[in-house]
Amino acid sequence: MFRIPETHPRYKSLLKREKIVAGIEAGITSRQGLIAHGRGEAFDYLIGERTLPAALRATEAAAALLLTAQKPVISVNGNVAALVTERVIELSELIGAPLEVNIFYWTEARVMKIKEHLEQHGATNVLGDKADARIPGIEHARARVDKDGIYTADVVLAPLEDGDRCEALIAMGKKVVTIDLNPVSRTSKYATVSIVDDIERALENLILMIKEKKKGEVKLLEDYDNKENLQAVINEIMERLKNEALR
Ligand code: PTJ
Repeated sequence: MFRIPETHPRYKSLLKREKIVAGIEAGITSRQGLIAHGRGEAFDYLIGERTLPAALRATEAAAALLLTAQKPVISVNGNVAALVTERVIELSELIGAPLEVNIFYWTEARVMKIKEHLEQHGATNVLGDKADARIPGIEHARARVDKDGIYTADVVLAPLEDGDRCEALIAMGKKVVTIDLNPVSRTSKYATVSIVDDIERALENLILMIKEKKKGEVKLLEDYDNKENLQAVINEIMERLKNEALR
């Protein structure tokens, strides 16, 4: 990896770029993943590279939903595997959910590389190599899922997802939690709970909240409305941008 000095004002952001580049070099991340990451970065600039209050509320709704799920599954793509390997494994263990490799720019080699990468870092339950079921209504490779995994899950955590699979999972009766820096993406709009935050920050908060919630009785956030929450995110972004240049 290119060495970024910790004193650099954009250290965290530059380090994430390096992780994506290293992911590509290791055969884990797609080249298109760079473009997706750049789009995420642009939204993160507008957000202020911090967790918005409305995103924290969505994270709390997600924590409750994942903890009360009968059969949660965490979908992992090439960007997720490169950016948050340890965190996604920790979350999987905390909620007893398998990780399922599911990629858009599908090649068998990349599926196997991501699976191996997760296992080398300690993951013990990684699915996605069977791909013995299909999500109805999707023609691209993301339709390929494991029967024992996403296909029969009741709640799917699908970070950096594409809109049509999110819509198709919802049409199958599943609840979908997504993490996406774009509050107006189709994924954000379709999901049951959309966390508009960077994946590193979102998983860090999610893990903390889940650890805290596990100490007591877990209740769903009954008054949580995803569309209202997304609007709150957009309002918080607009509020932040007022007078930004004068600061
Ligand atoms: O590994 P593959 O083949 O499954 O490909 C993965 C990507 C991400 C390339 C693929 O799913 C894709 O093309 O995704 P999209 O449609 O570009 O959507 C990715 C979304 O994730 C966009 O809305 C970005 O704003 C958002 N995003 C990018 N980086 C981050 C992010 N959201 C949270 N944290 C990030 N670090």
